[in-house]
Amino acid sequence: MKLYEHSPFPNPRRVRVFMAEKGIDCQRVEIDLPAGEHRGEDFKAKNPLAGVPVLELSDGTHIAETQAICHYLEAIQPEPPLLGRGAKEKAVVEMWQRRIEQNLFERLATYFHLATPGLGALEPHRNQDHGEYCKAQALRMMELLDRELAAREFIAGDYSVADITALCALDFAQALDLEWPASFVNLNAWHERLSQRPSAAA
Ligand SMILES: N[C@@H](CCC(=O)N[C@@H](CS)C(=O)NCC(=O)O)C(=O)O
Repeated sequence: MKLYEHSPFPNPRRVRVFMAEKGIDCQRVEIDLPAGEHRGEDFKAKNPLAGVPVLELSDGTHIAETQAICHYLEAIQPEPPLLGRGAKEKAVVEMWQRRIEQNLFERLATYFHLATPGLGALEPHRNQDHGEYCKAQALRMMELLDRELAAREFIAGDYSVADITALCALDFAQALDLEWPASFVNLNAWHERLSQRPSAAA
């Protein structure tokens, strides 16, 4: 297996953390996003949507979309389970995973592209207002997570992919100098706990 990634960026990190939790290693290939390498024909043959990460299997199959890659990895290495066990747990994990991806992670990504220098000369659009709206929506989702985490140690029950997505989102926010209130004490305690796991270094 080969992982095409741009290591400073958050979606590839989600896969690396997931792999680290499962003890999976594979060859990594760095794609130069700021130089636009992912928009060239070579890379688009692997992922026509021109995004990383992409996992290449030994038979040449390319799997893009971070959560699809995580599903593949969970199937080939079920332990420890990061997508839940049994129908109810799996649904609860997927519910939180989707909520966090859509309402936190993707909001931050839109803020990054529209209201910060983003990918520099590669960015076709700028829209400060919409970027700031997305930032506000991301902060609302952090507030919701802070309330939820008052009652439990991890976001969806046991430690799961939902925690990984949220960790990568919060660290991405910090890299963008986007601060959330210190009053989010449950979220901050959770962030501290997650940051101490060895996989957070991936
Ligand atoms: N939905 C995709 C998103 C992939 C994505 O947008 N990745 C970013 C890096 S974190 C990227 O490749 N951006 C390239 C660009 O915006 O041109 C996933 O879940 O993997």
